[in-house]
Amino acid sequence: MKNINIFYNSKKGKLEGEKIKYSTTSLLQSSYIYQQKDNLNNLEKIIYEVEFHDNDVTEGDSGGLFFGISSIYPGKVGKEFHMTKGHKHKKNDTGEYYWGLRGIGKLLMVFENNTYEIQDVFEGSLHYIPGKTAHRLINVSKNKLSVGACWQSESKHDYDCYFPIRVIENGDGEIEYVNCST
Ligand code: PAN
Ligand code: ZN
Repeated sequence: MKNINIFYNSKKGKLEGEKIKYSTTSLLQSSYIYQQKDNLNNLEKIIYEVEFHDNDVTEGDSGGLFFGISSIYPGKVGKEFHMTKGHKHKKNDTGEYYWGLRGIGKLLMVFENNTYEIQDVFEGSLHYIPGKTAHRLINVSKNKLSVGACWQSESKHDYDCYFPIRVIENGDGEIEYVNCST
């Protein structure tokens, strides 16, 4: 393998160098996850993006790792803070690390037995997501939230999962967790 010329520019908050790929998720692509689905404006707006290191490993192959930086832009849809769609890993015994790079957020993990945990994400925070655990990242601040992530190449993603908790801003401008059944 060639030397890797890639680094995280912490001032700019982005990956720089060679072999970087991007994916973006717009409001249109993720509106189904929010409780408020109607009267949405600006459906083209980007809610979050992932910068990947393109390491030539094929998704689904065993033995490799993927690295990405996920960034969620600040904002809300209705009362709910911007968030990732959230998923489990299809190869369900594969775990993942997340670590906070900038901004303030929450990591919602829903375990196999349907219990859940919400961890604070901040610059320097470290999060181990065990296998068989649905995970979703939420930006609860007024700035961009970025986390690094490393997962196995055989993991693949299953988006058919249930998150029993919503993270909203209540009428007093406070962060609140709301149980929900959808
Ligand atoms: C992350 C996520 C990324 C985007 O790289 O894929 O944050 O979130 P969704 O995949 O839920 O849209 C990861 O957890 N990889 O396994
Ligand atoms: Zn994952």
